[in-house]
Amino acid sequence: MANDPPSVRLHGYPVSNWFNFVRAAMIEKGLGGDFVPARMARDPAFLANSAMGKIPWLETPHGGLAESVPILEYLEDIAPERPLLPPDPYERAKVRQIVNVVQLYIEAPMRELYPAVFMGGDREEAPVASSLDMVGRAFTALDQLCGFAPFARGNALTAADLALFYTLELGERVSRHMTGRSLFEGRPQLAEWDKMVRSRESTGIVLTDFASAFADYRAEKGAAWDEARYQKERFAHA
Ligand SMILES: N[C@@H](CCC(=O)N[C@@H](CS)C(=O)NCC(=O)O)C(=O)O
Repeated sequence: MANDPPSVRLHGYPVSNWFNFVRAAMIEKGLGGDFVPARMARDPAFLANSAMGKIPWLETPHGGLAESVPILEYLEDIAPERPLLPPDPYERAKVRQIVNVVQLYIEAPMRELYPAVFMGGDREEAPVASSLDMVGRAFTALDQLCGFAPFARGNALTAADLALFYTLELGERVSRHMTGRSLFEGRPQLAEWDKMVRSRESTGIVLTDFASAFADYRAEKGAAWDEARYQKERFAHA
């Protein structure tokens, strides 16, 4: 019988898409959905576990580990039974490539727009054109890299699905707020994929906690974002 994986605990906050990515991965891998609530911080005790002061970070028997991609890889190593990376080396690398595209070319530019949408920031100062230009290039890359048949890459859920799903959760709100357009417009396969990932048990757990934490967050920040309208417009016909 395989040894039990070492005991780990995830620290973070359910508004963060990277926290939600890792939490969903842990649930999918049978490592549980419990977490230790934590916000980003810069004090020495926090930095000792998360060197850049970011969430999520993972508490392991050896010490803290931060950055969602290495966390995911560590979870793969300690709990390989329910993998989120394919066994074939090339396919594993392609999944990692998709995660990179999501991180660098969708999430990072979208994040530049978060202040104006979710944090009470000034809309005029948001770099809308440059951010959305990069996101457009990334969507063209995804057309090449992802089959969405039915999963992002192949016929099993991988880290690519989770990274993309939780990034688009916030990205779709940003796109609608800034441009009035949906990222899913003209992309029926992506919309079907989104519905499929949304129906998973892990997604239900993660998004339930997201909804309440996000409401508190918006109130705290004086966000411009109208969540009730979004829910009605996006899911009224679902
Ligand atoms: N590259 C990091 C990004 C994590 C990240 O951006 N976390 C945000 C919350 S979603 C954060 O902690 N921000 C604090 C800061 O930037 O100081 C990862 O993959 O985990």
